[in-house]
Amino acid sequence: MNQTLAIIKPDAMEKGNMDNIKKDILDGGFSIVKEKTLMLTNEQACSFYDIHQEKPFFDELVEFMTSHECHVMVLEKENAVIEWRNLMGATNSKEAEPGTIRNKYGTDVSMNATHGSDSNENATKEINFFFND
Ligand code: 3AN
Repeated sequence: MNQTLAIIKPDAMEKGNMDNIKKDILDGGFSIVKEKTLMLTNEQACSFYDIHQEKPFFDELVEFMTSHECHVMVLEKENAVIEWRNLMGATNSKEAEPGTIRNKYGTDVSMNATHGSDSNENATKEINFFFND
């Protein structure tokens, strides 16, 4: 079994889609082994996305991620990282395949409903970032 970190982002939370997304996750064969709802601080958002610090969209990304509550989860399944990225669909909701979470609940490349770790190594780091018990 592998684990990955998933975040239901402010856009999806604000639209009331948390339970719909959690249902898609469970229907996709994942277990949600840890979860919490929280409001990210500016410092947490900057630190979480620090690899994107030099990108032109960094300020917009931090502002968006701190605009409303997020729901953070540890998902477990065989090949969890890739399986969760497949279920989310492409980063840009406008390009995400029909039936994927980002297609159904996101709007564009910025407001794209969910986050997922991009490797096992980053999954471990991101899980420790939010659940360091
Ligand atoms: P993913 O979350 O699919 O791994 P990354 O790592 O390329 O995508 O981007 C991290 C986050 O930064 C994305 N989830 C997205 O919300 C945001 N992002 C990426 N590219 C842009 C962009 N051109 N404009 C605004 N936000 C972006």
